[in-house]
Amino acid sequence: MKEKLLALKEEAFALIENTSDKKGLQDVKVKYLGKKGPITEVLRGMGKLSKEERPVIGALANEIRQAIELVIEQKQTKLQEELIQAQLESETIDVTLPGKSIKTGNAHPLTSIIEEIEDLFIGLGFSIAEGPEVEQDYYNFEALNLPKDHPARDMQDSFYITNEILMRTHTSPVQVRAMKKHQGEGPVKIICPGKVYRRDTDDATHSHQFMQIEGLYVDKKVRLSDLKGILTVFAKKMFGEDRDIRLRPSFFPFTEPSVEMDISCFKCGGHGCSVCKHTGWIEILGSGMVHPNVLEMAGFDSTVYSGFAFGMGPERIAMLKYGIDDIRHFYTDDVRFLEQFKRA
Ligand code: 2NL
Repeated sequence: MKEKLLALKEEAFALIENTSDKKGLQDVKVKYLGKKGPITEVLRGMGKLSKEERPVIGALANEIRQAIELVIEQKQTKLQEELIQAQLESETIDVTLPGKSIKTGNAHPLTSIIEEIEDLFIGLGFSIAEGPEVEQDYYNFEALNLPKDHPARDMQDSFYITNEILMRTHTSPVQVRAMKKHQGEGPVKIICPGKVYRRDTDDATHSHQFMQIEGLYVDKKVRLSDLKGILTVFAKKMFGEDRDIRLRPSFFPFTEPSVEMDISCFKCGGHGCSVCKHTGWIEILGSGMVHPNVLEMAGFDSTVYSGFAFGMGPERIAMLKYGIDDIRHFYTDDVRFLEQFKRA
C-alpha cells in the first residue's frame, strides 16, 4: 500500500512537471485528488487495513495529497508568471521607433506673405483696414482722380456688375472710405490687404483675381522722405538687411509725384544675375504722394494735409522670395505646391 502511494506521488509529480497549461493542471488535480481518484480510494479502503497500518497509511495518504496540492499550486503560479512574462515581451513598446506623424495642413503661401507684411507695418504704427470687394464706381475710380471716360481707366479693365457697381480693381477704395470716415482729421495710417479683380487673360504673370496690399499715411507734413524711410525698412525686413532701395519716377492718376520702388537684387547683391535681369535691381511696388484732388474729394484740406500711398502685389513678392515661376500656382490648389510652404 505504501509503495503504491509513493508510486502515485511520483506519477502525479511527473505529470504536473510535464503540464504546460491551466487546463492540464486541473485534469491532474481531478485525476489524483478527485472523489474517484486513487488517493480517495486508498482513504476509503482504510477499514480493511490492520490497526497498526491504518494511522501510518492514513498519514502518508494525507501527506501525499497535500504534497500534490502544493506542487499543483506552485506549478500554477509558475505558469501564470510565464504567461505574464510572455505577454510583457510580446507587447514591449520600442520607444526608439519613429512616431506616426499626424498630417496637418498649412497656411497658403499668400496668407503667410500677407501676414508677414501686416505684422511688419503694424510694427510701424499702421492699422489694418478692410472693405467690400463689390464696389461702387465712385470709390474705385472717381474718388481716385479717375473720372468717367478718363483714358487711364484702361489700365484697369474691370468686371462690371452694373454701370455703377463693379468688382474692385485695387484696394484703394478701402483707403478712400477710411479717409472719408476721418472727416478731414489726420492721421490716417492704414494698410489694406485683400482680393482684387481685373479683366485680364490668365497667364504666367496675370490673373483675373489676385491680391493687393496698399498702404496710406495722411497727416500734416507727411513728405516723400517719410515714404522713402518706411519703404527702406520694409525692403530690409522683407528681403534682407543688406538691401538698398531706389525710387524711379512713374505715373499713377491718384499720386503726384509717383514713384516705383526697386530693391537691390537679393540674389546677386546688385552685380547682375538672372533674377534681376542683369540690372542689379528688382521692381517691388508703386507709390507716391497722394494727389491733392484725392485728398480733397475724401474731405481733407490739401493745403494743410499731405500723404503718401503705396501698392504692391503679394503674389509678386512671394514669387520673388520663393522663386515661383507661375502666378497660377497660387490659385490651382495643387497640394504638391502648397505643401512646400509648411512653416517650421
Ligand atoms: C501698384 C501701385 C499704388 C496707390 C497704389 C493710393 C491710394 C489712395 C490714394 C493714392 Cl487712397 N494712392 N494707392 C498709390 C500708388 C501706387 O499701387 O503698382 N500696385 C500694385
